Amino acid sequence: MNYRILVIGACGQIGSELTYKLRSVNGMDNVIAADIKESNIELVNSGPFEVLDAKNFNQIKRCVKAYNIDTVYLMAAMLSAKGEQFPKKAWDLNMTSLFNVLDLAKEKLINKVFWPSSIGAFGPTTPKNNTPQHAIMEPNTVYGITKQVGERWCEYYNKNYGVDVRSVRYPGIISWKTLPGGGTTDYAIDIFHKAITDKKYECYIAEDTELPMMFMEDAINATINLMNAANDSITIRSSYNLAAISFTPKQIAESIKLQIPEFSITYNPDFRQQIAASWPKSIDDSKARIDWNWSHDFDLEDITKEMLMQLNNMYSLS
Ligand code: AKB
Repeated sequence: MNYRILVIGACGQIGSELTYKLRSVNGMDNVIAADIKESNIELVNSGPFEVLDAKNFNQIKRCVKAYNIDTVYLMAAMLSAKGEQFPKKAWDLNMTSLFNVLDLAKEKLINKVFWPSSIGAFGPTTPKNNTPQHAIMEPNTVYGITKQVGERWCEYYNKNYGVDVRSVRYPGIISWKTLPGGGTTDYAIDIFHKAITDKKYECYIAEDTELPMMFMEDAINATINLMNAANDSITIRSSYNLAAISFTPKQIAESIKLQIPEFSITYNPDFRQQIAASWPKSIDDSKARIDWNWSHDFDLEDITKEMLMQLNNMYSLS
């Protein structure tokens, strides 16, 4: 019998690229994509796809049994900015989906779980520079609360029920294939689109607000490497700090200007500024680097070049 993977939330920004990568490594038919809607047609047409509500335990269970799933990547979530507009819905989606998957692992219907946490699990009282793995965590967004609580539950299910659950605290993830939705760090993607289409961008984050960020390719490698690591090398069962680079809106704008000299940026901070200001500026991810040899490849210059090249191609073809 084949080793089979289910990606829940497969139409989303990270879910879609994770699905493509897992399919290229494990074979098309061994990676089942699932989402609440068929919202990414390219992804839907690229292999097995199931319409599935991450909040519905029985739907996930049926899918796990039908495809004989071994490993679940739970990528469905409401992000930080949208979560502030729909606090109860964010709590419900983010927590119910996690319990559904952890309980399937507890019942031994699946063997392994990946669940993403985030820098959003930290809050205004967390040390901002080189934030340690173990730090004060008092998140003040609903999203952050779900991530902090989720981390505690992951560790609890591992310690008490032997569930093999693995997690990283993603920084802002920058990519060009699928747009993100409802995050605070989305500005670092919007800015590239607007640099190409309008040559200018109005940023909803203040110019000197520094945040940890990462290119999608690095994020996917981190996720798969963590899941492939030997069980006894995983010493953190809540969620690993994970980092690549940190920059401010002003610094990313400078980097774009090196490629597009006429590009200009203005600032008009909104409610997302307060969220960004409550998060770390940089992250100490030495645990991940030691335990499962994590290292990143893309710095700001690489990301800028790749984003502008890919988006230029995309817009010139459309
Ligand atoms: C968000 O901005 O909400 C996410 C995150 C950092 O978790 N991108």
